[in-house]
Amino acid sequence: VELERELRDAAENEQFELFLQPKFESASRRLSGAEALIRWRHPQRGLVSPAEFIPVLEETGLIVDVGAWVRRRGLEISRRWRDMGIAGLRIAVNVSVQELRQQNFVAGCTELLAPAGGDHDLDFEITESMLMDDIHQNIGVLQALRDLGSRIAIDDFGTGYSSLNYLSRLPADSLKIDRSFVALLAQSPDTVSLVTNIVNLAHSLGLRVVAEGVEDEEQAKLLRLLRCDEVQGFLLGRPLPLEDFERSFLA
Ligand code: G
Ligand code: G
Ligand code: NA
Ligand code: MN
Repeated sequence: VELERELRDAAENEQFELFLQPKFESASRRLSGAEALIRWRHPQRGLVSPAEFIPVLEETGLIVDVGAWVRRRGLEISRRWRDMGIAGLRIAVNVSVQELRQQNFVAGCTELLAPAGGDHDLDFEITESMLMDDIHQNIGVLQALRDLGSRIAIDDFGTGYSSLNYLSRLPADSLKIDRSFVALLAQSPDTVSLVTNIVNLAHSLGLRVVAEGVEDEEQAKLLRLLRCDEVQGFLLGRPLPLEDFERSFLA
Protein backbone atom coordinates (compact mmCIF):
# COMPACT_ATOMS: atom_id res chain seq x y z
CA VAL A 1 0.00 0.00 0.00
CA GLU A 2 2.93 2.27 0.82
CA LEU A 3 4.54 1.19 -2.45
CA GLU A 4 1.31 1.93 -4.32
CA ARG A 5 1.21 5.46 -2.90
CA GLU A 6 4.86 5.96 -3.78
CA LEU A 7 4.25 4.76 -7.35
CA ARG A 8 1.38 7.23 -7.72
CA ASP A 9 3.72 10.01 -6.60
CA ALA A 10 6.42 8.71 -8.92
CA ALA A 11 4.14 9.07 -11.91
CA GLU A 12 3.25 12.63 -10.90
CA ASN A 13 6.77 13.67 -10.03
CA GLU A 14 8.45 12.35 -13.15
CA GLN A 15 10.55 9.79 -11.33
CA PHE A 16 10.25 7.29 -14.17
CA GLU A 17 12.88 7.21 -16.87
CA LEU A 18 13.44 5.14 -20.00
CA PHE A 19 16.82 3.45 -20.23
CA LEU A 20 17.92 2.30 -23.69
CA GLN A 21 19.75 -0.86 -24.65
CA PRO A 22 21.22 -1.06 -28.16
CA LYS A 23 20.47 -3.79 -30.71
CA PHE A 24 22.85 -4.58 -33.55
CA GLU A 25 22.77 -6.41 -36.85
CA SER A 26 24.47 -9.69 -36.10
CA ALA A 27 26.68 -9.86 -39.20
CA SER A 28 27.76 -6.22 -39.61
CA ARG A 29 27.44 -5.07 -35.96
CA ARG A 30 25.62 -2.04 -37.28
CA LEU A 31 23.33 -0.37 -34.71
CA SER A 32 19.72 -1.22 -35.62
CA GLY A 33 17.77 0.25 -32.74
CA ALA A 34 17.14 0.18 -29.03
CA GLU A 35 14.90 -1.46 -26.47
CA ALA A 36 13.41 0.94 -23.96
CA LEU A 37 13.44 -0.35 -20.39
CA ILE A 38 11.72 1.62 -17.66
CA ARG A 39 13.52 2.60 -14.45
CA TRP A 40 12.26 4.28 -11.29
CA ARG A 41 14.57 6.86 -9.75
CA HIS A 42 13.38 6.61 -6.17
CA PRO A 43 14.39 9.67 -4.09
CA GLN A 44 15.78 7.48 -1.29
CA ARG A 45 16.29 4.04 -2.75
CA GLY A 46 17.91 5.07 -6.02
CA LEU A 47 17.26 3.11 -9.20
CA VAL A 48 14.50 0.52 -8.80
CA SER A 49 14.17 -2.35 -11.28
CA PRO A 50 10.91 -2.81 -13.19
CA ALA A 51 10.83 -6.42 -11.99
CA GLU A 52 9.97 -4.93 -8.56
CA PHE A 53 7.35 -2.41 -9.54
CA ILE A 54 5.72 -3.49 -12.84
CA PRO A 55 3.70 -6.18 -11.00
CA VAL A 56 2.45 -3.54 -8.55
CA LEU A 57 1.55 -1.18 -11.40
CA GLU A 58 -0.42 -4.03 -12.95
CA GLU A 59 -2.26 -4.99 -9.75
CA THR A 60 -3.26 -1.39 -9.08
CA GLY A 61 -4.15 -0.44 -12.66
CA LEU A 62 -1.47 2.27 -12.60
CA ILE A 63 0.13 0.45 -15.55
CA VAL A 64 -2.40 2.11 -17.88
CA ASP A 65 -1.04 5.60 -17.28
CA VAL A 66 2.57 4.54 -16.94
CA GLY A 67 2.34 2.45 -20.13
CA ALA A 68 0.93 5.43 -22.01
CA TRP A 69 3.84 7.51 -20.71
CA VAL A 70 6.34 4.85 -21.86
CA ARG A 71 4.92 4.93 -25.40
CA ARG A 72 4.85 8.75 -25.54
CA ARG A 73 8.40 8.98 -24.25
CA GLY A 74 9.62 6.25 -26.59
CA LEU A 75 8.13 8.05 -29.59
CA GLU A 76 9.62 11.35 -28.38
CA ILE A 77 13.11 9.84 -28.19
CA SER A 78 12.81 8.29 -31.65
CA ARG A 79 11.75 11.70 -33.03
CA ARG A 80 14.71 13.31 -31.32
CA TRP A 81 17.01 10.90 -33.15
CA ARG A 82 15.37 11.68 -36.47
CA ASP A 83 15.83 15.38 -35.77
CA MET A 84 19.51 14.68 -35.10
CA GLY A 85 19.66 13.30 -38.63
CA ILE A 86 19.98 9.65 -37.65
CA ALA A 87 17.84 7.59 -39.99
CA GLY A 88 16.26 4.21 -39.42
CA LEU A 89 16.87 3.70 -35.72
CA ARG A 90 13.83 2.10 -34.11
CA ILE A 91 12.78 2.05 -30.47
CA ALA A 92 10.86 -0.87 -29.01
CA VAL A 93 8.83 -0.53 -25.83
CA ASN A 94 7.65 -3.46 -23.72
CA VAL A 95 3.94 -4.02 -23.25
CA SER A 96 2.47 -6.29 -20.61
CA VAL A 97 -0.64 -8.38 -21.05
CA GLN A 98 -2.64 -6.20 -18.66
CA GLU A 99 -2.05 -3.30 -21.01
CA LEU A 100 -2.90 -5.29 -24.10
CA ARG A 101 -6.20 -6.33 -22.50
CA GLN A 102 -7.25 -2.76 -21.72
CA GLN A 103 -10.35 -1.66 -23.60
CA ASN A 104 -8.65 1.57 -24.64
CA PHE A 105 -5.23 0.22 -25.51
CA VAL A 106 -5.59 0.34 -29.29
CA ALA A 107 -7.41 3.67 -29.11
CA GLY A 108 -4.55 5.14 -27.07
CA CYS A 109 -1.94 3.84 -29.51
CA THR A 110 -3.97 5.15 -32.44
CA GLU A 111 -4.18 8.60 -30.89
CA LEU A 112 -0.42 8.59 -30.43
CA LEU A 113 0.66 7.07 -33.75
CA ALA A 114 -2.01 7.74 -36.36
CA PRO A 115 -0.91 11.38 -36.88
CA ALA A 116 2.42 10.05 -38.23
CA GLY A 117 0.58 8.12 -40.93
CA GLY A 118 2.80 5.09 -40.38
CA ASP A 119 6.02 7.10 -40.69
CA HIS A 120 7.50 6.70 -37.20
CA ASP A 121 9.96 4.40 -35.42
CA LEU A 122 8.04 3.06 -32.41
CA ASP A 123 7.84 -0.72 -32.05
CA PHE A 124 6.46 -3.11 -29.44
CA GLU A 125 7.77 -6.17 -27.59
CA ILE A 126 5.29 -8.61 -26.14
CA THR A 127 6.19 -11.69 -24.11
CA GLU A 128 5.35 -14.96 -25.80
CA SER A 129 3.87 -16.71 -22.78
CA MET A 130 1.16 -14.10 -22.27
CA LEU A 131 0.16 -13.79 -25.88
CA MET A 132 -1.26 -17.27 -25.99
CA ASP A 133 -3.67 -16.65 -23.10
CA ASP A 134 -6.21 -14.90 -25.26
CA ILE A 135 -4.83 -15.51 -28.69
CA HIS A 136 -7.74 -14.36 -30.85
CA GLN A 137 -8.14 -11.07 -29.05
CA ASN A 138 -4.36 -10.53 -29.08
CA ILE A 139 -4.02 -11.21 -32.80
CA GLY A 140 -6.45 -8.37 -33.42
CA VAL A 141 -4.54 -5.99 -31.17
CA LEU A 142 -1.17 -6.82 -32.74
CA GLN A 143 -2.61 -6.37 -36.22
CA ALA A 144 -3.94 -2.95 -35.21
CA LEU A 145 -0.47 -1.94 -33.98
CA ARG A 146 1.08 -3.08 -37.24
CA ASP A 147 -1.51 -1.17 -39.21
CA LEU A 148 -0.31 1.90 -37.31
CA GLY A 149 3.22 1.31 -38.66
CA SER A 150 4.79 -0.43 -35.66
CA ARG A 151 6.73 -3.67 -35.74
CA ILE A 152 6.02 -6.43 -33.27
CA ALA A 153 8.59 -8.60 -31.50
CA ILE A 154 7.62 -11.75 -29.65
CA ASP A 155 9.74 -11.45 -26.51
CA ASP A 156 11.36 -14.16 -24.36
CA PHE A 157 10.65 -16.65 -27.11
CA GLY A 158 11.02 -20.29 -26.15
CA THR A 159 9.77 -19.89 -22.60
CA GLY A 160 6.09 -20.05 -23.53
CA TYR A 161 4.22 -22.79 -25.28
CA SER A 162 3.21 -21.35 -28.64
CA SER A 163 1.70 -23.86 -30.95
CA LEU A 164 3.10 -23.64 -34.46
CA ASN A 165 -0.40 -23.06 -35.66
CA TYR A 166 -0.79 -19.86 -33.64
CA LEU A 167 2.76 -18.73 -34.20
CA SER A 168 2.20 -18.77 -37.94
CA ARG A 169 -0.88 -16.60 -37.51
CA LEU A 170 0.62 -14.02 -35.19
CA PRO A 171 1.01 -10.61 -36.84
CA ALA A 172 4.66 -10.25 -35.81
CA ASP A 173 7.95 -9.16 -37.34
CA SER A 174 10.52 -10.81 -35.12
CA LEU A 175 11.19 -13.37 -32.41
CA LYS A 176 13.49 -12.60 -29.51
CA ILE A 177 15.25 -15.72 -28.30
CA ASP A 178 15.11 -15.81 -24.54
CA ARG A 179 18.43 -15.16 -22.85
CA SER A 180 18.30 -18.45 -20.97
CA PHE A 181 19.06 -20.22 -24.29
CA VAL A 182 21.82 -17.81 -25.20
CA ALA A 183 23.45 -18.42 -21.81
CA LEU A 184 23.66 -22.18 -22.52
CA LEU A 185 24.73 -21.89 -26.14
CA ALA A 186 28.48 -22.28 -25.71
CA GLN A 187 28.30 -25.37 -23.44
CA SER A 188 25.28 -27.24 -24.73
CA PRO A 189 24.99 -28.93 -28.14
CA ASP A 190 21.28 -29.47 -27.42
CA THR A 191 20.84 -25.72 -27.06
CA VAL A 192 22.70 -25.14 -30.31
CA SER A 193 20.26 -27.38 -32.16
CA LEU A 194 17.32 -25.81 -30.38
CA VAL A 195 18.42 -22.31 -31.40
CA THR A 196 19.14 -23.55 -34.94
CA ASN A 197 15.58 -24.81 -35.11
CA ILE A 198 14.12 -21.60 -33.72
CA VAL A 199 16.02 -19.55 -36.32
CA ASN A 200 14.90 -21.82 -39.16
CA LEU A 201 11.32 -21.80 -37.93
CA ALA A 202 11.32 -18.02 -37.63
CA HIS A 203 12.84 -17.49 -41.06
CA SER A 204 10.39 -19.91 -42.66
CA LEU A 205 7.59 -17.78 -41.18
CA GLY A 206 9.22 -14.58 -42.48
CA LEU A 207 10.25 -13.42 -39.02
CA ARG A 208 13.59 -11.91 -38.06
CA VAL A 209 15.43 -13.33 -35.06
CA VAL A 210 16.95 -11.30 -32.27
CA ALA A 211 19.06 -12.91 -29.53
CA GLU A 212 18.85 -11.36 -26.07
CA GLY A 213 21.37 -11.61 -23.26
CA VAL A 214 24.48 -11.88 -25.43
CA GLU A 215 27.30 -11.60 -22.90
CA ASP A 216 30.44 -12.84 -24.68
CA GLU A 217 32.07 -13.07 -28.11
CA GLU A 218 31.71 -16.84 -28.21
CA GLN A 219 27.92 -16.51 -28.04
CA ALA A 220 27.94 -13.68 -30.59
CA LYS A 221 30.01 -15.76 -32.98
CA LEU A 222 27.75 -18.81 -32.65
CA LEU A 223 24.66 -16.68 -33.17
CA ARG A 224 26.15 -15.19 -36.31
CA LEU A 225 26.92 -18.68 -37.63
CA LEU A 226 23.35 -19.78 -36.80
CA ARG A 227 22.07 -16.85 -38.89
CA CYS A 228 20.50 -14.98 -36.03
CA ASP A 229 19.68 -11.52 -37.48
CA GLU A 230 20.24 -9.23 -34.52
CA VAL A 231 21.99 -9.34 -31.18
CA GLN A 232 21.45 -7.53 -27.90
CA GLY A 233 23.15 -7.92 -24.54
CA PHE A 234 25.76 -6.77 -22.07
CA LEU A 235 28.60 -7.64 -24.49
CA LEU A 236 27.35 -5.00 -26.90
CA GLY A 237 25.77 -2.52 -24.51
CA ARG A 238 23.90 -2.33 -21.22
CA PRO A 239 20.66 -0.42 -20.77
CA LEU A 240 21.71 3.23 -20.36
CA PRO A 241 20.10 6.61 -19.66
CA LEU A 242 19.39 8.53 -22.89
CA GLU A 243 22.41 10.84 -22.63
CA ASP A 244 24.83 7.98 -22.02
CA PHE A 245 23.27 5.95 -24.83
CA GLU A 246 23.70 8.84 -27.26
CA ARG A 247 27.27 9.47 -26.15
CA SER A 248 28.18 5.79 -26.50
CA PHE A 249 26.32 4.83 -29.66
CA LEU A 250 25.24 7.91 -31.62
CA ALA A 251 28.35 10.07 -31.32
O1 G B 1 15.16 -3.79 -17.48
P1 G B 1 15.11 -5.11 -16.87
O2 G B 1 16.17 -5.04 -16.86
O3 G B 1 15.35 -5.25 -15.41
O4 G B 1 13.59 -5.47 -17.07
C1 G B 1 12.92 -6.38 -16.27
C2 G B 1 11.58 -6.70 -16.91
O5 G B 1 10.74 -5.55 -16.93
C3 G B 1 11.68 -7.22 -18.33
O6 G B 1 10.83 -8.36 -18.43
C4 G B 1 11.10 -6.11 -19.15
O7 G B 1 10.44 -6.60 -20.29
C5 G B 1 10.14 -5.43 -18.20
N1 G B 1 9.97 -4.03 -18.57
C6 G B 1 10.94 -3.10 -18.71
N2 G B 1 10.43 -1.91 -19.07
C7 G B 1 9.10 -2.10 -19.19
C8 G B 1 8.02 -1.23 -19.56
O8 G B 1 8.18 -0.05 -19.89
N3 G B 1 6.76 -1.78 -19.56
C9 G B 1 6.54 -3.08 -19.23
N4 G B 1 5.28 -3.52 -19.25
N5 G B 1 7.53 -3.92 -18.89
C10 G B 1 8.80 -3.43 -18.87
O1 G C 1 11.94 -9.56 -20.71
P1 G C 1 12.86 -8.67 -21.47
O2 G C 1 13.57 -9.37 -22.53
O3 G C 1 12.24 -7.40 -21.93
O4 G C 1 13.94 -8.25 -20.39
C1 G C 1 15.00 -7.44 -20.63
C2 G C 1 15.87 -7.65 -19.41
O5 G C 1 17.08 -8.31 -19.75
C3 G C 1 16.24 -6.39 -18.73
O6 G C 1 16.15 -6.66 -17.39
C4 G C 1 17.69 -6.19 -19.13
O7 G C 1 18.39 -5.43 -18.19
C5 G C 1 18.17 -7.62 -19.16
N1 G C 1 19.34 -7.86 -19.99
C6 G C 1 19.69 -7.24 -21.13
N2 G C 1 20.86 -7.73 -21.63
C7 G C 1 21.25 -8.69 -20.78
C8 G C 1 22.40 -9.56 -20.73
O8 G C 1 23.28 -9.56 -21.60
N3 G C 1 22.46 -10.42 -19.69
C9 G C 1 21.51 -10.47 -18.72
N4 G C 1 21.67 -11.34 -17.73
N5 G C 1 20.43 -9.66 -18.72
C10 G C 1 20.30 -8.77 -19.73
NA1 NA D 1 10.03 -7.77 -22.38
MN1 MN E 1 12.09 -7.03 -24.14
